[in-house]
Amino acid sequence: MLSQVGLFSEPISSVSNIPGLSYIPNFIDKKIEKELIGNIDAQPWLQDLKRRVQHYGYRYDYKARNVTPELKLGDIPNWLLPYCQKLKNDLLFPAIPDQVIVNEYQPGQGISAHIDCIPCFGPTIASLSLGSTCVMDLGHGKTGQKVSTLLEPCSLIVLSGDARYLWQHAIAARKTDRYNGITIQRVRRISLTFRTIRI
Ligand SMILES: O=C(O)CCC(=O)C(=O)O
Repeated sequence: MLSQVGLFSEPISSVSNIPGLSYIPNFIDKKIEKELIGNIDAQPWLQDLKRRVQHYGYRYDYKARNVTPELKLGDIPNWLLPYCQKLKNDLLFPAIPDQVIVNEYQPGQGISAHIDCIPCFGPTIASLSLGSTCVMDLGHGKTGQKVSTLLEPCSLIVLSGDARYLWQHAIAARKTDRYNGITIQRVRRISLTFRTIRI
C-alpha cells in the first residue's frame, strides 16, 4: 500500500470520455493549498451531516434540497473570492461563482451519488481538492455506465454538460482507494465546490 507522500511525481490527468468533464491537475500550488486549509480551519464548521461542512454565499438546505433567497449568508469572504474570480477569468465558469460548499472527509467518509440540484445551480460545478487524493465515481443515470477518476490534491474537476446533468458523482466512504492497480491510503481531504445560484 502506498501513502500519500510522494505518490505521484508527475501530475496525472484522469482519462475520461465523459462529455463536459475536465480535470485540471495543479490548479493551485502547495503554498495556496496550505493557505486555504488554514483559512478554512479558522472558520466554524457545521456538524449537521456525517461529515463537517462550511457554506459560503448561500446555505444549501440538504433536507429540502433547495436554495432560496432567504438562505443568503453574505458575500463570498475575501480569502475565498480570488478563487471564484479565477474560475471566471480562466473561462471555466460563465459567471463568478456565488456559492461554495467546503466538505471535510476524514478517511472512511464519503458523499453519496448525486447530481447537484438542477433548478438551484447553474450549468457548471467545480470541485477543488485539498489534502488527500481520492477516487470519484461517476455513473450515468440512464446507461448505467461507470467511470472512476482520481482527484489529486490541488486539482480541479469541472462538471458541465453531460457530466453535470446526466452523470451522478460520488465518493465512496472508505479508507483506501484502488486506482490503476495501486492501493492508496486516504488522509484528511477538504474539497471546495463552486457553484452559481439560479434563484
Ligand atoms: O468532494 C468533492 O469533490 C465533491 C463534493 C460534492 O459533490 C458536493 O459538494 O456536492
